[in-house]
Amino acid sequence: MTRAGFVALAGRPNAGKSTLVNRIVGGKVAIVSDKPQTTRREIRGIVTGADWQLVLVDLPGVQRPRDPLTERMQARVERSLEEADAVLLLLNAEQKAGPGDRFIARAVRNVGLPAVIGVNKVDRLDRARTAAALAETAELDLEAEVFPISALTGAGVPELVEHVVSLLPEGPFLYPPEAKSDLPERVRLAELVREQVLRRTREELPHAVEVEIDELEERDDGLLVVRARVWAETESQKGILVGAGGRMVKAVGSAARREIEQATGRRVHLDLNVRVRKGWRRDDGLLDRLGIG
Ligand SMILES: Nc1nc2c(ncn2[C@@H]2O[C@H](COP(=O)(O)OP(=O)(O)OP(=O)(O)O)[C@@H](O)[C@H]2O)c(=O)[nH]1
Ligand SMILES: [Mg+2]
Repeated sequence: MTRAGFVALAGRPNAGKSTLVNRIVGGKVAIVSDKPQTTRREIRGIVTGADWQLVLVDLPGVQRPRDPLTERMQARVERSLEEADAVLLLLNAEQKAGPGDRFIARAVRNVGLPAVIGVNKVDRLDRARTAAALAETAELDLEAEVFPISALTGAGVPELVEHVVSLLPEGPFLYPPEAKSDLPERVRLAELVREQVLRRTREELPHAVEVEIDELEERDDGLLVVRARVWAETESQKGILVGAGGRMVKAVGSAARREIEQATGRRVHLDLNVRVRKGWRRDDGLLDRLGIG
C-alpha cells in the first residue's frame, strides 16, 4: 500500500517556506527572496519515495490583506489549508512567535488536520537560542511534533520529511513519480524573471511588480524565445526597473536568461518589456489571467 497526500506549508512571510520546498523536492520549484510576500500563488512541490508521494503546497505568507492581490493570497491560504491532508507550520527561529504565528496556529487548529511544526533558520542560532525557540512553540498550543531545521543547509530536514510522510493517508500516487511541480511552464518562467527583479529592488517596488510571459516560441534550431512583460504600477517605478541607460532591465534580463536556461536545459533568448499598468493589484481580470487566487 502506498501513501500520498497534500501537506500545506503555512507560516509568516519570509519564514523560509519556499526554500524548504526547494530543498525537499531537490530542485527550484518556487522562487525565493529576502523580501516578504515573495510567493503569490499556491505552488505544489512533489517528492516521491519508494512507497509514498508527498505533495508540498507552498503558500503565500499569512498576512493582513491590504488590497485585492493580498486578499486573494490570503483566501488561497485558507482554501489550501482546508483541502490539505496535513499542515506544516514553519516558524522563523530568529524571531519570537508573534500574533501572526498565533493566528496561523489557530487556523490550523480550526481545520483539525494533523500538524507539524518546523523551527527554521537554526543555522543562525547557537544551541541555547535554538532550545529557547523550540520551547517557545508550546505557546502556540498545537498538538504537533517540533523539528529544528535549516532549509538553507538541509540540517534536520530528512527527519522532518520522514515524520511528515508518516502523516500521509494511504492511497495511490497523485502525480507521475518523476514530477517535481505542477506549475504551468509560462508561470514558472515568469517567476524566474520576477525573482531577479526582487533581488534588485527594495521597499514598495517588489510588491508592485508582476511578470507575464507574452510569447514562448521553440525555434527549430533549439533556441527558446521568451518575451515577457514586466508590470509596474507607476512611471517612476518603471524608471527604476529600466534603470539609467537600461542597466537595470539588462541586468535582470541576463540573470533571468541564465536561470531559464538552467531550468529548461535550452539556449534562451529573453526579451523584457517594462510597462506601466496602474492598479494591477486591484485588477481582477489580470489577477485571474496570472493565476493568482
Ligand atoms: N539563514 C537561513 N536563511 C534562510 C533559511 N531558509 C530561508 N532562508 C532565507 O529567508 C528568506 C526568505 O525565504 P523564502 O523561502 O522566500 O521565505 P517564504 O516563507 O517562502 O516567504 P514568502 O513567500 O514571502 O511567504 C530568503 O532570503 C532565504 O534565503 C534558513 O534555513 N537559514
Ligand atoms: Mg515563499
